[in-house]
Amino acid sequence: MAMKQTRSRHEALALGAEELLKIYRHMLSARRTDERMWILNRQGKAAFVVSCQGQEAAQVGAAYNLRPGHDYAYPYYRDAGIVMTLGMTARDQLLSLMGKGEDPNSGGRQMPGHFSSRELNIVTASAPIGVQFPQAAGTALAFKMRKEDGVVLASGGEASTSGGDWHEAMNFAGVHDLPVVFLVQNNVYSISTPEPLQVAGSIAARAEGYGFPGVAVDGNDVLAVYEVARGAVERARRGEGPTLIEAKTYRLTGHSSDDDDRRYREREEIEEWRLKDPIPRFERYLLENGVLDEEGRDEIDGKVKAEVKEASDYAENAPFAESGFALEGVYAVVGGKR
Ligand SMILES: Cc1ncc(C[n+]2csc(CCOP(=O)(O)OP(=O)(O)O)c2C)c(N)n1
Ligand SMILES: [Mg+2]
Repeated sequence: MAMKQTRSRHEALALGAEELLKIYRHMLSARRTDERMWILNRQGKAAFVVSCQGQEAAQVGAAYNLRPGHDYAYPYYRDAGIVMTLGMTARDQLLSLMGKGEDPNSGGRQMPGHFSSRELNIVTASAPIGVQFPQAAGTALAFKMRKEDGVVLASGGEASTSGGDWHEAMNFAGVHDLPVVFLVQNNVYSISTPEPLQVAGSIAARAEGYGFPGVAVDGNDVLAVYEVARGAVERARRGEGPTLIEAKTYRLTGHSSDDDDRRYREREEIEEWRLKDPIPRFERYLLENGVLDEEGRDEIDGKVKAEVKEASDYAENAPFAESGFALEGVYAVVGGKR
């Protein structure tokens, strides 16, 4: 009798070594870029950092299922992992951080974290949290009306589910079976407000009330997120409607570089979550499954670090936009005069 083969998790998902290493690299690039941002902030070279650290598995695992430039993404401010998976670079992030003219998001006018790219179909977020969800439902409706097979990924934190916009988008998407995936990254805090004071019941379970599936997933396990997001994206692409994914994760840094989180959470709590940090966790998986050896790991890490250093030097030396640019697109030009 033939022995039962035990397949590894990635084999069961039909993911080859090359794809696993791409996923790993996206996660690592997002992390190393973010770490660089904090250094620039502490050196007084960058005014404000809002961090993806701890949430890379949720972001990369979901975004890896999209077709960049074909599908649409509505990320929120922490989603460096999503936009870098879709094709934005460390250089793009650091140009934006330092408000330089070449910043692809807004030419240095927007706060960092307001990602956008026409080429990659990444739509910029507005400052009020949660407003991206109805916009994403609208784009999904457009795909449906045009009979195109595009899918929309809309992402936000758990506090954005407390606003009306989120519920309106969920209902509208449910009514019209729209090709949209709602990704909620539940990272336990909304600035200083802990989850029990923000979320009643279960976020994932709310989808049932809107008539489509809701799944809670370990957001620090990139393969688990990839798997549920793949199912959700395929379902949307087949025209079967939306899915809600609640990725349970943790914000490893303060809310932003302006936040002192010692005032509302214990250091021990962060240390406990550090043990579940999605990047070392995936790295261990790759080492244990023979996808990566230590030499390979160091090589990738070295390449990513060099890329981030080059990006940082480039962004630091890049010029600011001309001052007049600040007014462009803000006031209508009447009779050739502002
Ligand atoms: C409508 C609205 N209310 C309040 C704020 C201020 N604000 C900015 S981020 C944030 C916390 C959001 O928490 P969450 O959605 O959990 O995302 P996280 O920052 O934890 O990733 C708040 C309250 C805002 N931007 N918009
Ligand atoms: Mg949160």
